[in-house]
Amino acid sequence: MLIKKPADIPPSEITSPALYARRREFLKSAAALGAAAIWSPLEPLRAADDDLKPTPYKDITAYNNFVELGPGKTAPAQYGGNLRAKPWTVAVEGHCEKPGQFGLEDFLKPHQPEERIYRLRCVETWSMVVPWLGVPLNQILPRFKPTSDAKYVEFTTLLDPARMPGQKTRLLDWPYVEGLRMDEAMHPLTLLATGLYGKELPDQNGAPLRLVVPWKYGFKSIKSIVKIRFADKQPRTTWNLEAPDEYGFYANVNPAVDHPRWSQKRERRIGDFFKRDTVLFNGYGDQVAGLYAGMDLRKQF
Ligand SMILES: Nc1nc2c(c(=O)[nH]1)N[C@H]1C(S)=C(S)[C@@H](COP(=O)(O)O)O[C@H]1N2
Ligand SMILES: [Mo]
Repeated sequence: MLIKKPADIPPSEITSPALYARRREFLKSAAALGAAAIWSPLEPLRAADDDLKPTPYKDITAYNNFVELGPGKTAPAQYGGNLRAKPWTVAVEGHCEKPGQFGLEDFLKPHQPEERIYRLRCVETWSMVVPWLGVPLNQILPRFKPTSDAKYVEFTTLLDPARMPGQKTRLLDWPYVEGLRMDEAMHPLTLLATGLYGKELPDQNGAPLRLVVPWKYGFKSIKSIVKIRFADKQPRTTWNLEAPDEYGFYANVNPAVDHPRWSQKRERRIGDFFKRDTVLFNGYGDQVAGLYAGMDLRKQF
């Protein structure tokens, strides 16, 4: 596996497994110095490390939202479909000079998935830390030569009730669709994920290809993508169509904007006992706040 470090991403966001293990070793020996270490100058280091400590694989793959595979958090893992059935094709359409249909391998070529450890904050107030394998979307999109009319990117999930039993229900309007503004899609943090913990994506996490936008609520990270369309207008998005006053197009993690049915100020990291404060832009503000300069994030939520 190739580990790349784009210059514009702080090293804390990209941790190779080896480096991660070494850091934990260091912290263990620091802890062995005794309880006093808890209040020593090492404390900020310990806290930062904990903030990106990956959630166990079994939790990331057993507690999911993927309505196509069933309602609730455990159904997707239990009633996974047959998503990885090959071949998988990705269609690229809309305002671009080189549209087409691509087999998954060709679509990703020549890029090698790299590991990125990202916090994931879901709108239901739970969070995880996931070691994704993926290719930054901004390495892939330019190949299709989007035109100046391409202001947004729309993503569509597979529509196939035989492989996605939830699509036999009317829980949502199928297929699931999502969208990003072009500058959000081209931001170096935005990832097309193909795996986690160094392995292929399990069906319930969105096999074989899903979006990861770490500063936005989980529902923006659309799973099992079969189509990418360059659009001149803001695309419709599934949860916004479903409940426009609860789920906006932007969906930036924002502790100051309550969901109409619950506060968004706190979150429970899966595996933790205590809740923690939710951070604006899920902690990625240094890198993404500039995308929203001049916007009222309470109105454009
Ligand atoms: N196609 C599709 N993508 C989806 C969803 C879905 O129901 N269908 N759920 C979303 C929501 S609400 C969340 S929180 C994340 C959860 O991703 P995870 O199961 O990998 O943690 O997937 C998102 N992507
Ligand atoms: Mo979610």
